[in-house]
Amino acid sequence: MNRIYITGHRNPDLDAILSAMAYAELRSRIDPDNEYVAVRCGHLSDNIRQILRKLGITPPPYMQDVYPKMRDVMLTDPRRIDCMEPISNLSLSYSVSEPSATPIYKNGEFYGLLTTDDIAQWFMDAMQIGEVKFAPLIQDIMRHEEPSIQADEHFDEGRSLLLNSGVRALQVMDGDRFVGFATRRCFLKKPSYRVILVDHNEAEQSIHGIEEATVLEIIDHHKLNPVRTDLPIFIDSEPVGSTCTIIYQLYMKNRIQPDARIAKYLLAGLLSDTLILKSPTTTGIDRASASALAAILKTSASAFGAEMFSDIESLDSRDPEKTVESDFKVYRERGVSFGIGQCEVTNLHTVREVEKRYLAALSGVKEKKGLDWVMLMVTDVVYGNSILLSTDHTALKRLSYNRLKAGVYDMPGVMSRKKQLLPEVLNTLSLDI
Ligand SMILES: [Mn+2]
Repeated sequence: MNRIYITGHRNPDLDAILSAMAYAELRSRIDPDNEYVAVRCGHLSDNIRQILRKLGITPPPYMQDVYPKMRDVMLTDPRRIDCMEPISNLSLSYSVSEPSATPIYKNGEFYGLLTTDDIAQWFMDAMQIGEVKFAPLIQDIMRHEEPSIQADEHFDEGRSLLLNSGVRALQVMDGDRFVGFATRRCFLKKPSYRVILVDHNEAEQSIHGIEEATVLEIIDHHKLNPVRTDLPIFIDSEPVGSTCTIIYQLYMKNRIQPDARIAKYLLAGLLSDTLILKSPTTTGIDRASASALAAILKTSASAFGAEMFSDIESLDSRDPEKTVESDFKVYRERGVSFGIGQCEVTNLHTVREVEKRYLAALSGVKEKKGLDWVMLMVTDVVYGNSILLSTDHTALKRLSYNRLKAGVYDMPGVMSRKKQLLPEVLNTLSLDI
């Protein structure tokens, strides 16, 4: 496998999606011997889908997991041996290194696997009755004992199926279609997908199966609690406002000027994570990168950002539960498991009208995910304020924000979940002891 996947976190936001796409382009140019493929490991929220459509950007394909699959180890055979041929035909091309199974066809359709066990059994039977000289038709000695498995099934599934079945081989199918076969030799070495993580570094936020993959690089701007690796890897972790900012710096370090298409990816990711450079996570590097990228696009960062966010749907037209979950992060700290969702709006006036529905949705998400505490931070990207909606929790009373009513808090000037809300929440939890 020459392919290397680049993925952002689950519940992907624009920074996760676009930094993966821009970095795949950069890596492909630096290292043309490998194929770099941007993927997403979660579904896009309606808002993100809409912004991408508006920007004319096709999101990367969805990839469910990086567990090795049957299709990664299965064998194929270009020959089309018919079951009506005598077994002696097969002996013409037979060699010791041959797999222990051969796919057999009947009138062009897959018929079954002929295994070395079938041949040995026939030979032993024939010896007993003294008819070894006679070469039977392939179909007459096939016993059709090989179980089948889907190509997308995990390697581990296939291995245990084969070991427990006591036969030589598995038929590998894609739906009803025969696509390959797997013998015991296919399971001697477990393959491992190669992955680069962007905009996250924790296994829990990553694509499923990451614990079995080979992580090659991490490029991120979050606190570090990284996946375990067997080998030293390249990590570029910087306390800046977006991963797209870091990717832009990597373009600069490699002396590659992004073209307009890449500049659009990077600027959109950068401005969405920094809430048009107003979030307190914004650094000088973000501002400088944003103006350089805007210059490539012959616009200004503020004009690009305002246009990008201009069609954001108001809360009353969104599905509350989906909104909570679309950009949702789970934390386990100080014995408390809690989740914080964040969504962007262009004004906070409508929040008070819909707060009941959203509070109910928070309770639903809390139940569903088995968490102790669930919050939604609704952020006004135009004026830079937020309102917090929260399920009930004992630590709430220690929150320093102005309580508007049960479960609703005013957070003027607060825009960052990571830098502002999370430390405050952790603080209330440490006081809890
Ligand atoms: Mn980010």
